[in-house]
Amino acid sequence: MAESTCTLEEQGFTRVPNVLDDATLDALRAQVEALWEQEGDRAGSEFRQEPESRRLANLADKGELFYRLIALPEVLSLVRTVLGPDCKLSSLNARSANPRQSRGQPLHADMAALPDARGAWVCNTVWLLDDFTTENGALRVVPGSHRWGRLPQEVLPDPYAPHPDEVLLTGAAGTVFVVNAHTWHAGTANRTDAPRRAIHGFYCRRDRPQQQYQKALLRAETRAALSPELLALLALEDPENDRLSQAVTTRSGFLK
Ligand SMILES: O=C(O)CCC(=O)C(=O)O
Repeated sequence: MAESTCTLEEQGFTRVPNVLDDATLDALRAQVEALWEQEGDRAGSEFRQEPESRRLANLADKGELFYRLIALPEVLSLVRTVLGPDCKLSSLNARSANPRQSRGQPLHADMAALPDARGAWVCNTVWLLDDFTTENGALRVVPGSHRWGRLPQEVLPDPYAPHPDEVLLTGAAGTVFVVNAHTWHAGTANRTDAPRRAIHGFYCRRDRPQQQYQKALLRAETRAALSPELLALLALEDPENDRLSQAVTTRSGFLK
C-alpha cells in the first residue's frame, strides 16, 4: 500500500505535495479575491459565514478553474480510498483565515458526522492557496480520532483548547491535504498580518446527502459545460441524490 494511503487509513489524513503549479495558484488566488470583492457581505452565505474568516460557497458554479479541481485523479483516488468508489462532491468552498484572529476553530468533524455501519461517509480535501505555517492558521488534526466513534464536542471540556495528541499540518502552497472528515480537526488562529487562504473540496458517499445540493445551486450554463465525469461527481443526474437532499439543511460541524 502506498505510504499516503496507509497514513490516510491509520491517521485519518495525508499530504499530497505540489498538486497546483504556480500559474494555477496565481489564477485561483485572483479568482477568490475577485469573488470576495464582488460578493461583499454575502460571501459564503449559500452555506455559512464565520467570524474573523472570509468564506465562499458554491464554487462549482463560479468558474471552470474551480470545478476542474474536484476531478483531479491524484486527489480523487485518495478520497475514494476513504469513501469507496461511489462518492460525490458534497460542497466546494473557500476559506481565508483573517490576519490577527483572536482564536481558531473548535475541534470538529465535518457535518458533525460519525462513521456508520458501512464506515466513513465524509472526506475533505484542503487545497492550500498560501503556505500553511505554524503561525498563520494551519490545520490541526488529532491522528486516529476518525476511529473513536465520538464527536469532540461530546467529550472534550473545551474543543477550542489544544488537544494533547494534535498535530499541525503545515505545507507549501499547492499542497493538498486529504482528510477523512470524521477525524477531529480545526483551523488554528492566524497570528500573522496576511490572510491564509484555502479551498475545501468536500466529498461524501453516494448514499448520503450533499452538504450543498449542487443541482439546486448550479446555473444551466455551468451545467451545460460539464463533462460526464463532472455531472456524475456533482450528482446532477441522480434521482437518489434528489431524494436524499429533500430532507437536509446545510450542516457544518460547528458553525451555527
Ligand atoms: O481552512 C481550514 O483550516 C479548515 C477549516 C475547517 O475545518 C472548517 O471550516 O470546517
